[in-house]
Amino acid sequence: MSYVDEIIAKVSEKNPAEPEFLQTVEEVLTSLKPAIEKNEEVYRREAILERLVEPDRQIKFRVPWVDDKGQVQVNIGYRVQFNNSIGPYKGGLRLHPSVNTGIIKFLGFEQIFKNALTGLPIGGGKGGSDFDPKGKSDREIMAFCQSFMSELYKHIGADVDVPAGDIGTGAREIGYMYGQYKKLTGRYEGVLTGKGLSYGGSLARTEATGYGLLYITQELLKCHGQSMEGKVCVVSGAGNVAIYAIQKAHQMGAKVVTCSDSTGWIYDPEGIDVELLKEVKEVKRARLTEYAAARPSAEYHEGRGVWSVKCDIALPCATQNELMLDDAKALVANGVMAVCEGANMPTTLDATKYLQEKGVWFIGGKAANAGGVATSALEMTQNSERLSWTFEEVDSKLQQIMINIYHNIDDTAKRYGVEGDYVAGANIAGFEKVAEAMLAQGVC
Ligand code: NDP
Ligand code: 2IT
Repeated sequence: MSYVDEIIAKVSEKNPAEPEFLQTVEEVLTSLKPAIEKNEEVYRREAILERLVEPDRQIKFRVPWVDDKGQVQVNIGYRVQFNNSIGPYKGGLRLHPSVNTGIIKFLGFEQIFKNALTGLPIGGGKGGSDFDPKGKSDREIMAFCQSFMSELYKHIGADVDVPAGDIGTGAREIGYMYGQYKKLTGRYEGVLTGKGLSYGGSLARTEATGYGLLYITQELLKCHGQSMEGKVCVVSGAGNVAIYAIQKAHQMGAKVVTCSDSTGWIYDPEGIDVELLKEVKEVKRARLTEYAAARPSAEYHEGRGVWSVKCDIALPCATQNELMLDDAKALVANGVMAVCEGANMPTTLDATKYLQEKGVWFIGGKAANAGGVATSALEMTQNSERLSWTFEEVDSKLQQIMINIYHNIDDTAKRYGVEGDYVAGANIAGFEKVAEAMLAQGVC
């Protein structure tokens, strides 16, 4: 059995209850085969894959808080510090009822490779809680965030581990967590990113993941003699990533005709009205039915359906495993040319394979959504310098980082004889950097 297959089998034996983690391990390790084979003896002796698939540590804790009725509620908090070979642990905090150890491990594992691709000194970590922010009052959100940080603060720090936003965690939650960290430690430091602009946040961090997704998509098209101008795009999600992906796609001359949330989706043939979407989602925190009610050109449908719409480019920006084999078939039948992932692992393995086999250009989340964490790293730099850069300065660095990532993954795929396989290119490029640092630092 090859070294890679042996490790996949071990991971699956040891973590049977963590399907999402197994999914990413299988995807990454399988695509690393050409890189591992080149140096298998050393990697085996140094147990590089065994060390890569086992987090440095996993922290799991009780988060008690009091709701508006005076009832004590208890949630579970997580932080998985996966790998800090190339920099402090870095990665978001997900607040969603589906959160469990396997979900956080899958996200933390992906983060190792993604962060390496940014070219910036950040290691991989992820955290969160099964807390559901939906329908909670501001006071309840604050109570939860303060309790969550009352444990988490012991494990993080500006040079140790720097959490940020993810599903359910935006500027409001980061603000409450930052306040509690400061109160408990007395330290004013860049321990979280995605902060508000008045207390150390970076301009363009809010937009960064969505904008970055479009910058890399644009570079992909450019290198194939195409442009975004006039392209019809479908986007899933209606949160932070989706909103700014739609905004940038429109700025580039494309038309985005869909978005979605966990209950339904919008088809708007005139193009999604981003200002209206922001009002509905960022200000009112309401359902997409409110968007449809305010927009005569929009249709609202219950359930899923974004991938059934005819388009040139598909940008999944909601959550894991939201684009399945049948969706991939529908996209191909409708003539899709590119799928670039704004979310983490939104496309199932069989759907990814199908799209690639059909010649669809496919850029996975580790490369395509790296603009968010890259800009978080730029926020860390500004915090260390005690300076704030302009929007244009941050945005132009982000753009360059995304262009570099595209060429890095494209060149790496070519170097290993799998030209056009950007998934393999991204995984191998990320792995090479992390593995080199791990080998240099000895057994630890
Ligand atoms: P938000 O919480 O801002 O938005 C998430 C969106 O996805 C919402 O519209 C939500 O709908 C929808 N959604 C979430 N879970 C589900 C589900 N189980 N089924 C259907 N729809 C769902 O999160 P973000 O936009 O920040 O994150 C979206 C994705 O992008 C995630 O995969 C995240 O890990 C990834 N990502 C985020 C980055 C960031 O900087 N924020 C950076 C890189 C990746 P509803 O409101 O109804 O739940
Ligand atoms: O998945 C991700 O890359 C994020 N949620 C952003 C992480 C970060 O530290 O900005």
